[in-house]
Amino acid sequence: MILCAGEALIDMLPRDTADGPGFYPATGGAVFNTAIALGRLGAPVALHTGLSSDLFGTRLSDALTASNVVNRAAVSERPTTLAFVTLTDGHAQYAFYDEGTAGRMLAPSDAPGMSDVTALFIGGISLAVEPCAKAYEALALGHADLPIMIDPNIRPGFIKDEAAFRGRLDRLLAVADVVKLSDEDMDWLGMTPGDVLAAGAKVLCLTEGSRGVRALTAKSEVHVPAHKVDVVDTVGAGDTFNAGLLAGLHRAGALTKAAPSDAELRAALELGVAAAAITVSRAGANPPWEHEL
Ligand code: KDG
Repeated sequence: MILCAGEALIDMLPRDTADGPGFYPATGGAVFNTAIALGRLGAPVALHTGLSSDLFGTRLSDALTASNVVNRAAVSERPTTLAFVTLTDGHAQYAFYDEGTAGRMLAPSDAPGMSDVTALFIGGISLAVEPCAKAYEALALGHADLPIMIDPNIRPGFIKDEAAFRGRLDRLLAVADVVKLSDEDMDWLGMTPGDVLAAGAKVLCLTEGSRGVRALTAKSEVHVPAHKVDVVDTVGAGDTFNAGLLAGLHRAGALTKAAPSDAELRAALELGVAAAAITVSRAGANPPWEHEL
């Protein structure tokens, strides 16, 4: 079982109405999207998060069930986090409303059952705000014997305490086996690929938008170009890529603490890139099912 641990929220996606610009709610959150995509790709997956018992929380919970994701959320009566999305040429930007929400207030004492967990995926905005960041960090550091993938999905405008966030990322990079970073993440971190590998990662995936993805290990570099598709929006693209990569490594028996072979890595990257191409070709975070690939 791959345990995904991080944000589940509602994306408020832009949609013009007869009365002018409007928004409509869709399920989202980086780690939630990765869990949904893993379930749809047929991988055994569970999600740990803070879920609300409100209408949106129920919708998120129902979506997990519909995509074969085991729900390991801590449920509370606090509200659901909202992310208002604006699009520029399909490129998404987010404004988050998360003060006191079920996701934000997740605590280390809410830790999920781990006995059947064989790999851990963490990331997203939840690593940048407390107390939930402490809960996710404790989970990763407490299970550093498992294969761990991290995608910090850095949203600079959302970080409240930069020093605390950088410190947390340093500690997480030291236990991560697979790390995914975008061009923007690398710029913000001010790290070279060599720095990330030296910190402990066996695989560093650098997503480069329409150019595709480069994966670096200590010994090699594998490049997989992106598919050419008409982009509706980029919501959930990186999250779906992460799921394809994890599903591909899992299928090959290569989701371990050791570096995969180049062939295993390439096949997993190709799955991630193909799945992400489908996600960007439709509105919101709506990852593909296996049969759609
Ligand atoms: O569905 C996609 C967004 O909700 C997501 O990308 C927001 O940055 C985000 C995160 O880390 O959850």
